[in-house]
This record gives sequence, C-alpha cells and structure tokens, in this order.
Amino acid sequence: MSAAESFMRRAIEEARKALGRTSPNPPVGAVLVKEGRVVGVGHHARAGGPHAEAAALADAGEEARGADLYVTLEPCDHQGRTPPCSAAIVRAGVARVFVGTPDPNPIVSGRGIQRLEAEGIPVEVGPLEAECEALIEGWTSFIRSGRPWVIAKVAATLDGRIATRTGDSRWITGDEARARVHRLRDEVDAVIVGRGTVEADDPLLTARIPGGRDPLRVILDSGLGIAPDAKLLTAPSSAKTLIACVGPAAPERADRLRAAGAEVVECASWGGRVDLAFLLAHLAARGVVQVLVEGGARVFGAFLEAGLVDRLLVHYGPVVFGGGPAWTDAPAVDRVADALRVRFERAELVGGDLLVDARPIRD
Ligand code: AOF
Ligand code: ZN
Repeated sequence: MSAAESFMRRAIEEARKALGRTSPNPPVGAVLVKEGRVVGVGHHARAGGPHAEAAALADAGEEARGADLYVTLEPCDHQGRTPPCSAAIVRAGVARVFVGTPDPNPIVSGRGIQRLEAEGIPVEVGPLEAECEALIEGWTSFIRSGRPWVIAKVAATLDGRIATRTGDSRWITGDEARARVHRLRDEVDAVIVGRGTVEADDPLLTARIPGGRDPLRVILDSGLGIAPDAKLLTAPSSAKTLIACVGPAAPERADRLRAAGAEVVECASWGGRVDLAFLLAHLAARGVVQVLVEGGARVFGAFLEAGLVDRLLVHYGPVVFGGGPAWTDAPAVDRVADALRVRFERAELVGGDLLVDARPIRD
C-alpha cells in the first residue's frame, strides 16, 4: 500500500465512525498529513455539525499550514448549515488535497474541486476512489433518486426457506451472521418488517452491539391489527416505532398504538396494502437515507415486485428443511426468461454461513 493509500484508508476509518449517524448527510472522514506524519483527524459526526474537514483542521490547529489533506468526499463550497470547507482549507494554508470521490450532490458536485484549484491548491481525485464511493453508495442513491436506499436482509436455509413447515426458525444462521445484522441496524436509519414477522418472532429490531445506535423501527400493518403486547411496543427502549397502515386508520386502534408510544402513519393503498413508494417518500422527507428490510416473505415479495430493492443480502445457513416457506413470495414466473434477475456482487463465509451480496437488475 502506498503512503497516500494508507492516509486515505485512515480517512475512511474516520468516516466509518459516522456511519448511520449523519443522515440526511453522508459519512465523511478527513486526515491532515505533514512530512509523513498525521497531524489532524476528524469526521462529520452529525448533520448540522462541523464537516469532516473542519473537524480535522480544528484538530491540527497551526500544524495544518503546509499539510496535505486526505478527505473521503469532495469538500463543499456552499454556505449550508456550516460555512464552506473550501474557504476553511484555503485559509488554513493546506498544501494539497486528495479527494476520495467527487460529491454527487448537485449543490456541491465539482465546485469544491474547482474552487480549490482556482485558489492554487493542487487537487487529486483518489487514491481509493472505489472504496470512498462504496462508503456513500446508499447516500449517493438517495441524493439522486430522492428515496431511501433499500437493503433487503434475508436469513434462509440452503434450500431458500425461512422456517420449517411447523414454523420453527431459531436459528437458521449462526452468531456471527446475526451479529452482522446488528451492525447493519446500527448503520441504517430505519428497519422495516411486516406485522407477520412481529407476530412470529416478537423481535426488538434494535442494534445490540457496544455503542450501537438503534434505527427507527417501521412495521407494515395495513389494518393496524398488531397486538399491543408486542415486545417492540412494551419493552423499555429508546428506539422509536412507526406503524405504517393504509389510511384512513381506525381511530380507536390508532389511539391505542399511540398510547403505547408508537407513531401511526397513514399511507396510500396499493391493492389494500401499504404503498411502499409512498412510505419511502415519507421516510425520505424525514431524512431517512437507508432502510433495512428484514422480512417476512410477503414484505420481501412486495418490495421486489415494486422494484424497490437496491441491495440484497442473503445469509444462507448450512441446513436444508425440505419444506416450509421460501424467503420471498414474489410473483411466480412461468418462463426462465421472465425471472427477476440479480447480479451477484460478492460472496463470503461468515462463521459457518454463506453471505451473498446481490443487486436486483432493473430493466
Ligand atoms: C463536506 N464535508 O463532512 C460533509 C459534506 O447541510 P450541510 O451544510 O452540512 O451540507 C450538507 C452537504 O454537504 C451534503 O449534502 C453533502 O453534499 C456535503 N457534505 N461535505 O465538505 C463533510 N458531510
Ligand atoms: Zn463541507
């Protein structure tokens, strides 16, 4: 690894501290280096707070003069919730800037780099551009499409089932795969499940890892039939719960759930079920950048059918059930040519399980 790569890697590590904590802003990290020595580090910790560059400049103090800046995202050149980073970089006397990836946000895109160059500061895009891009993949999609990035997370047997024919499902995957799910919850803004999953598993949907941050818990429940004694309504937790139903909601049911501390959101109907595009638009408006869909089969089917899955993460446990429900009830096709297709991006052994990272192909 070149020295420049190792400094950019350090900036990426800084940015990773911010995953799931900056929405609707991206996670960004920055490092200042002088004569081969790191003199300042920083990350954007929350929307409205100092940008990564400002944090690193503050950390370096006078040492920033003549230093090289490694930042995972193009510095901004606009007065937003904070002053433009470009001006702060110039003022501090930074010698050169390495930009991990250009900012896809139209209010920034290209302008930060142009401004720095116009002020006589050499700018290079990279190193590790692909990694810096991957770091903000969900946010980039959110900025371009206006709806949250949707990750569907599935735990299934090798023969694609999520329970035995009697409904037993604990556990299909091992500890390591399940720990990964908690890490994912920590990094997304919201988790979505159907009422069926709440009834079958009675989950908490929290991020139970050290320093974990709980996502907003979203339950799809068209008729507000969820039992008020579900753990996620009764167990003490700082995690917020939103129940998405088809409007108009039955007032006494809605009141009962609100009394239990949940928020009830009335959504447009899609054949009697919650219109997922409507729900995602609602979530985007409240700054939800990434959501994790955790099931069950009808929910995965509905998201796939609507073309609303961006990334599919399937953990296959090393077991075969031979019967029981498949992980999705997406509409059956008669011909191979009509199949919903995915592109396999990566496969990895996680503990004893096989993790497949795939992207549905839309035409
Ligand atoms: C940077 N460094 O650390 C981040 C940047 O609302 P504001 O003023 O914080 O601006 C948010 C926009 O700035 C955000 O949409 C993205 O384009 C960029 N984020 N830029 O120079 C940072 N987080
Ligand atoms: Zn900035």
